Amino acid sequence: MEKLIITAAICGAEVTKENNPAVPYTVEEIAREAESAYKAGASIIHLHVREDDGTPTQSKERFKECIDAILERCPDVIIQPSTGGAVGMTDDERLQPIELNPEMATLDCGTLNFGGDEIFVNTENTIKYFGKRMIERGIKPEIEVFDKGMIDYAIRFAKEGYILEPMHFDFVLGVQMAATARDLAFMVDSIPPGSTWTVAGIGRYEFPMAALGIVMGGHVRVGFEDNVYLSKGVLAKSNGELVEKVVRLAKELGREIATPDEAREILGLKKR
Ligand code: KMH
Ligand code: ZN
Repeated sequence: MEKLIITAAICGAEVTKENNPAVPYTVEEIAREAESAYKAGASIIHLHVREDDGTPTQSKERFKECIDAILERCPDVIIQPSTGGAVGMTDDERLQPIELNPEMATLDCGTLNFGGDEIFVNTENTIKYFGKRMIERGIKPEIEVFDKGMIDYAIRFAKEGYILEPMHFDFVLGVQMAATARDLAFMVDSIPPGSTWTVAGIGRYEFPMAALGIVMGGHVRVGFEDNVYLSKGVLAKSNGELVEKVVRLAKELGREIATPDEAREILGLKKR
């Protein structure tokens, strides 16, 4: 089986220090958390950034500061900025980090309920606009899909020239769609041949989904954005602890961990 790519979603836009005091806000904290994940075995950092008080921002300048600080500590890591940002941001606000020409960025392929009254809006025009902008800049999208219909959107938009193939999907399970083995198998079975995939289980589903991703030949995302617990009732001290747990599972299950350059090879990325 191919080596395992571990993505660390170290910060997110919604999780706070009230949920776990180790959630990073400042540039220094973000760099510290990225380094802990990288040293533990993560080859991709899925990146959101915050103001010092924790407010989510998509500011290009703040992304640049954080990316520079991360690359100083983890020189070969793949940085994958979020273009999802936080609920309520405009398209152009969300797209700012792609102006830094990262190797990858997220492309959310549909609108969904995001808890309470929140709706994470990704209209067809938004998806096409983001897809085109990423093609122009040679950025590989990580296609975030929260249910099966979003895979169908991605396939349609690829046919229409808004997304290049082979596609790389991130199945985010436990937000809108349930996170069960049956659901994951359905998602894996629904993507075009030649695609790659990773799975992100939200909350208590993080490690069960990681274990399935490892044995099914996919890749795995963990991190504070998705889950702040190492085990039931035990807060993780760092993102690195969450990545270490995936590395332990992978070792037991016979999967080797990909370095950043091996991840680039698997995903067909152009190193910047
Ligand atoms: N914070 C969510 C509204 C992404 O990074 O592309 C969007 C999100 C998805 O986290
Ligand atoms: Zn995100």
